[in-house]
Amino acid sequence: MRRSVAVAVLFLAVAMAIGGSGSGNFTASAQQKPETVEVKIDNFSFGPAELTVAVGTTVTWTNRDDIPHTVVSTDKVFKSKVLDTDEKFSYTFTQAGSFPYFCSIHPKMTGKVVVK
Ligand SMILES: [Cu+2]
Repeated sequence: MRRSVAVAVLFLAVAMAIGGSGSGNFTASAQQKPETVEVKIDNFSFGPAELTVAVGTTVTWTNRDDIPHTVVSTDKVFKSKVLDTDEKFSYTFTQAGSFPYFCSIHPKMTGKVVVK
């Protein structure tokens, strides 16, 4: 009796594990392209430095550095305030094009978002 309960519990656990990972994979593959893309600012660089996204995508920059940075579009399309550690800036790209940007505090820090 004890043994059959243990077997039943084990079976249930295995079924849940398989079901859980299976549905996770299904959700991931069934999803549309993400509408939000993250760029991390760390160690004086944007990562990824160059990014290609679809029109309508929101890009969120997060400052993971322990130094303040900004995200400023070279063509003045968008401009963040000074981002302290763990602060974020988001911009939604509604037009196709190439959008280079830089950090106004450290102009050697550059990145680009290509919108298609
Ligand atoms: Cu900077």
